[in-house]
Amino acid sequence: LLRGALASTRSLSSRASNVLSALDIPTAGEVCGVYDGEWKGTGDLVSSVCPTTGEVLARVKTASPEELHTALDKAREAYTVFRNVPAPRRGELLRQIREALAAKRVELGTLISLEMGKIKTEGVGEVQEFVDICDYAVGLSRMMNGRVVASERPGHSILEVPNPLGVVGVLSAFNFPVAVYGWNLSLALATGNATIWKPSPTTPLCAIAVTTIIAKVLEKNGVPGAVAGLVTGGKGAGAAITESRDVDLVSFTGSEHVGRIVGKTVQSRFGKVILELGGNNAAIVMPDADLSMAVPSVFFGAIGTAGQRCTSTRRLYLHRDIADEFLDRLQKLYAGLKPGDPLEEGTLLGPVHSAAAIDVYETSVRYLKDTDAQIFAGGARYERVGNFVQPTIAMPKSADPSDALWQTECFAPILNCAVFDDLAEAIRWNNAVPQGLSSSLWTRDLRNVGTWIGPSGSDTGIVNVNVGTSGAEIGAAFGGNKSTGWGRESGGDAWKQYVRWSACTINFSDSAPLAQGVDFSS
Ligand code: UN1
Repeated sequence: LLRGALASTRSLSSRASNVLSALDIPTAGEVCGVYDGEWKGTGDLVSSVCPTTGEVLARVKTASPEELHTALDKAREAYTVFRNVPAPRRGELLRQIREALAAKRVELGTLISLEMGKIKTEGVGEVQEFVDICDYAVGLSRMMNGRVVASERPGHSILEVPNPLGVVGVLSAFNFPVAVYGWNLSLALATGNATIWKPSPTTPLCAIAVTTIIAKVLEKNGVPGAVAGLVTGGKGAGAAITESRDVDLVSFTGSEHVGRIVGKTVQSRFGKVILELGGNNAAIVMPDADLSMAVPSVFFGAIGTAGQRCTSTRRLYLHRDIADEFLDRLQKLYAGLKPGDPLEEGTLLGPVHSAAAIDVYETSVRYLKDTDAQIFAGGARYERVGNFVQPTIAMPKSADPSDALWQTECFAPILNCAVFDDLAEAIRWNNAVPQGLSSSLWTRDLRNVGTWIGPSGSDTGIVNVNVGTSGAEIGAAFGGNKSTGWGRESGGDAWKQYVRWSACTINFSDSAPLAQGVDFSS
């Protein structure tokens, strides 16, 4: 045993071992990937692999079927305790969680870079999103108001009361291994629920680090740990959550394919579901746009997180009058891009997350080449260690939005462009895809803005003006329409999905009249 432990200590790079130690994750032996008030894990072992170097960062013990069962039971039990904690007290707990996360902001951001592959400022930015949504939820904990409705009967009051819902299952994706859980956890705890988290099987360490931080805060406050439970694992763990009647709401972020299965499974037992599925986001650039803003923003939208945000810019519609100039300026930015270690300062392009992501990239590039698209940048892998691909700009032969190429989300840094002649045509193209997450219009003409945000405008959940498709703030409800799944998380009215609403009619008179004047006297 000791020999094994020593061997794994020795094989871990010092930067990996430093960050794991700083986050209280064991650097030797196997790491427990289940938390239900206690750390455990006797299921299959999964490896966490650094996409930059291929280094195995840890082997994680996932949940066995019995452990899944117990974790779900414990979550239910925890909910029955937690729902009676007054909401402002729950807010105080979130304040402490916020402080604990902020104290490890850099370490956690670094771990995100190591395990997921995004560059450090984006990793730290992701932790910041969690901190921000905690702040939001602290405020919310004193503002989750119901309503008093006027009754048509004398001596009656009608109250609409938000009560805690139950257990919230959070199934998150590899690309935002911390923030998306944060959005759900914060709202779920503020509203008095227990959560059970199943992260992506390829980012278990981020989940273990976050849960470790939160568990300590819960413990210090005498709150059951299963209020923020964790089960790592693959399909089996996901299915245990989606199929369990003990999970009242399932919040799923991931592919449309899996989202369809999750949606149907949860719906078939009449559970609640929040789906955050694919995006196929377009930026439209009008001739009056300020290109000094639009070009770098499109660059970030297409390349940030190596094109693996749900909100990444995948389609670029350029007005004929500025198309050449725009492409010229964008190509220059692409030409200056060097792939690098995401933890090194100055790196803008890290690796894609996995071999599967490289496949997705290569399949799309092949299709573009086979269909005679013009390639303005990229179009191949980089010859170096790690999952590095060249960000690609392509002008497909056809702008026909019904082509598979325009219809499909490709989760890689590939930007497809087309040239349009009037805004109506660009909006038609923007709306002609199954997905409906984010979109962005670049213009200084107020008339275009009015059209874009109105009934004949963009049909996505996030509709931006002179702001790129990605990088949404937590204050607004985050989510998309159509095949993106209609889910809303984070700010806005999203919290209202994490409660059960009771319409309570209270009679404080001395008679019991029926509504609508119905006479039932015998
Ligand atoms: C995601 O890609 O799953 O708007 C979430 C953004 C981030 C969140 C993206 N605030 O890019």
